[in-house]
Amino acid sequence: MLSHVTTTLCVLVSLATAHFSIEYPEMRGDSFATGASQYIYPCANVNQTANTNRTIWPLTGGSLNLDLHHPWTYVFINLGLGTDYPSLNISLTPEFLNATGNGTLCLPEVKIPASVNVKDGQNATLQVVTLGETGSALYNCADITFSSKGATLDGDKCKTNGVTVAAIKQQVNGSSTTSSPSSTESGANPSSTKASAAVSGREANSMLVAGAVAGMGAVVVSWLL
Ligand SMILES: [Cu+2]
Repeated sequence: MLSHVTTTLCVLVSLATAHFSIEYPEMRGDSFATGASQYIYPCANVNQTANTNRTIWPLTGGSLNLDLHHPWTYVFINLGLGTDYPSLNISLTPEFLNATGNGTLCLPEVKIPASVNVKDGQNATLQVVTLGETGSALYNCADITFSSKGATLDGDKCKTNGVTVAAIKQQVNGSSTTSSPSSTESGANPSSTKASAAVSGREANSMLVAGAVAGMGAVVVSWLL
């Protein structure tokens, strides 16, 4: 029933602009166009071409502005280094986000992990994954070029409206760990994290931590789990 309701919601919403979109950096292309589908991994079946839009991003990380259309969603952000269809194997959200409400969610600075060596002029792809209660994920990508000339968005161009966001924290014996929150969680309210979400977050985080580079504390925690 829930999935039916969700599907109906998606269909209704899709009459306007369904699912979600990346407002900044510019999306690779129109994932609402014929032949594209946000259900298709990794980038909604939007192909890269020589004319692919690329936005300059700071070497240490940049702004990400999402337009979310579902009542709530989990948000994961991944990075792939390279020009053509890089593997999106670097997690930028070791603590993924629980976003509630539809509207804009602007993250002023999504940080590149310190251990990831990003070079001036290097091309890369950002993949944003959103996940709802049915477990089916939605994908959109934005292609970027890292540049020492890149800058994060000014505050007036990076506003969150209608969406509240909390990071999904790892838990040990029912209490939150002290793993440092990423910079993507301004306005996060850990106390609103639900226990059930934290459990699935723990499992997902173990995988994310393995593939990505999180703080040593998080690594130790994932071993303990
Ligand atoms: Cu939808």
